[in-house]
Amino acid sequence: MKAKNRFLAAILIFCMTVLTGCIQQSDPTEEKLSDNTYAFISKNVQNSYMQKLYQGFNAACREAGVSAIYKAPVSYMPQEQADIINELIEAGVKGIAVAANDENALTEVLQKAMDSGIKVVSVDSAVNASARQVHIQQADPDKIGRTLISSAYDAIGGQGGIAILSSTEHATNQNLWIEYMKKEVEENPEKYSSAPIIEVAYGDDDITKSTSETQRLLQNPEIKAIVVPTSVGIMAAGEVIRNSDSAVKLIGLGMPSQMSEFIENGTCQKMYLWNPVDTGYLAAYALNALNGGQITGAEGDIFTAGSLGEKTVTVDTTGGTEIMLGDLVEFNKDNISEWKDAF
Ligand code: RAM
Repeated sequence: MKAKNRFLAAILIFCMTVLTGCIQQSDPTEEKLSDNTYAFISKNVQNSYMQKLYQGFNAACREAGVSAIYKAPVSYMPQEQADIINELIEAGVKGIAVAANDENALTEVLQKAMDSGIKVVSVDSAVNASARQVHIQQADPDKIGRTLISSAYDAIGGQGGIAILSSTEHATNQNLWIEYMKKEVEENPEKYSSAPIIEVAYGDDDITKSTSETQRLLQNPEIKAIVVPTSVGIMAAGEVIRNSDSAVKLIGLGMPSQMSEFIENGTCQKMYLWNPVDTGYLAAYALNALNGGQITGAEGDIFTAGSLGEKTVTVDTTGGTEIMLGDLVEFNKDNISEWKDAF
């Protein structure tokens, strides 16, 4: 190649590299919003479960001819979600779906959003009923809580202490599930007399803290099972239990794509979840039905949520309303291979 050609080729490669860098680094949230945009606010930027919700949210927005935008706080501090909501009000989005890091801390800003005409749903982790039009409920919280604790009971044959490793202290969804775990134990005192819940720990949906909390729990010889109702925490717990060859049983909620190894090698006895992609999909369709006037979020409202079919708004346990996605799926050694590529 002649020197001149080599020089031109070098300039071309340089320009392409700069351009590609710009494209990759450009924050999609900085782009100018279309006139009709629905925003999804994640619990945290590092939580990959949230990205599965957004996958479905985005797909539903595309089907409905609406733009979608993903916003994620860097920490689990509720103020960061409040700041994001203020920005979205300014930007003039038409709908907000938020997986809340605190049930009550977003009330004022979400009411401001609704007052300005933005439709609001909470998804995965609820805000209180006055701060949303409706909540998107993944599966019955009563059933989730009771199923998790009774599976832990079964895994240890009813003999030994059970610890819970949750996410953050203020997470509405995990707290509700833990409430039902405790209820199950209280309502069946004889059954659980030798398998009490002895501690609730918090890993903050952070791998490092979930790891050190699991290590700490394993120091307690009374603990024979750990229930981890969070996809982030259960991965950390699986790693610690496997690496320490511990006989402590692991039960919880998690994604098959991340946990198949631990289920196949027996570290995690049973795990449950619903379809996270469908959860996000349902949230976007609910926003669309609110915007189109098919529903107002009141009990008895009915709408069609794309490929999920007809959905009905029902009352929740807090006096607000919710739209239920479906049921829990159990993952174990026998079926995990069928699920690990799904989500
Ligand atoms: C974590 C989050 C989320 C929860 C899932 C199961 O990703 O805490 O809120 O629903 O786990």
